[in-house]
Amino acid sequence: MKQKRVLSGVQPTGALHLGNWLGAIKNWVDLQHQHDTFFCVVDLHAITVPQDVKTLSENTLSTAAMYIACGIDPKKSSIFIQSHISAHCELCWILNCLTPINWMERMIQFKEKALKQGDNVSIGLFDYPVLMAADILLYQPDLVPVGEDQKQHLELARNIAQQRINSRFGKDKENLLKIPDALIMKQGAKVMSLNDGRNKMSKSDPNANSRITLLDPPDLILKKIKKAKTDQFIGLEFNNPDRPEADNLLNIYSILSNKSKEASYEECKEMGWGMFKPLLAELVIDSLKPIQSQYKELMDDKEGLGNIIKSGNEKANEISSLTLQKIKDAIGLINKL
Ligand code: AQP
Repeated sequence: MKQKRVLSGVQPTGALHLGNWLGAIKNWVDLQHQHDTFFCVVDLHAITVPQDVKTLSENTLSTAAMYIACGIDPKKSSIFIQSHISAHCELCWILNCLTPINWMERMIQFKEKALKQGDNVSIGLFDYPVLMAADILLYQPDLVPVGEDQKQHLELARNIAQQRINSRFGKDKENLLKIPDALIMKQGAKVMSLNDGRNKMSKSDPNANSRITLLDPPDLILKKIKKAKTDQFIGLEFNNPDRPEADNLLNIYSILSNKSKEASYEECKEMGWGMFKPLLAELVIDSLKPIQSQYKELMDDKEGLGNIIKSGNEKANEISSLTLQKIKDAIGLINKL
């Protein structure tokens, strides 16, 4: 039976953290065994907000290496760089011309991200969801793993594909573009900031102590966890709205120790913070050790890493160029003469 195709990506906007791993990449690793998987580093999305030139290029390579270090197997999955595949920008422009502005004005994430940029809001930031629609639709995937915050963008991609492409340009009810379904990720994998259990852990949070990056050395992990916000209660617990930090740290403990929520709660319900924090730090350090050593090996062999990306790019190019050509033909753009 043909495997269902899955596509997803991370922006190279900084060092990947526990949230990116546990909320996204760890699930991709499981998906690759039974799906036709494509994972891209979405550098064109990263530049919708200002980036330092040198850091962006370092982060792009480092993100691709981190996918592999976390368990994405290049023999099973295609790993590629978004900006290496020109079809993304080309389809984005075509979709821009077909997407009503008022659909875009409803996008919540734009409003949130724009607020952080002050006067410096680019058209690219506003257009981010259309580029994301192009990223997805080019590969005709069946499923797109999405967190809560990306659901609205996937819905937009589905609407553009159905209402603006298939129903307008598909002859004889032909579906030019596949309408992908959301693949809702495992419950509970949202990792919150170490400083505030009500905000998600984020690469771009100005406070580096709010996140544990996958490359943090053991002493730094211990320091960050010791500094993490706590409360005055004894014992860890889930789902107490007054204790978001306890919920978050116990959640991380439960995922990394592979113990059920019930078992984790039973183990930690009477522990004080002073006892729990070193336990959690040790678990995080041990969990990241194999990832960090694999990452180092990959970064020490840039040629090998480059070859993996090259092969992912080739596969991505093959599929995306077919879709782009189909859409160009359908809307009346003629071939080169
Ligand atoms: N804290 C999180 N918990 C669970 N999942 C998370 N993801 C991000 N943060 C968490 C998931 O990681 C994937 C890639 O995210 P992204 O880099 O494309 O964008 P993002 O969600 O905006 O991630 P960041 O780290 O917060 O980056 P910045 O600071 O640059 O905006 C997505 O699947 C996301 O759900």
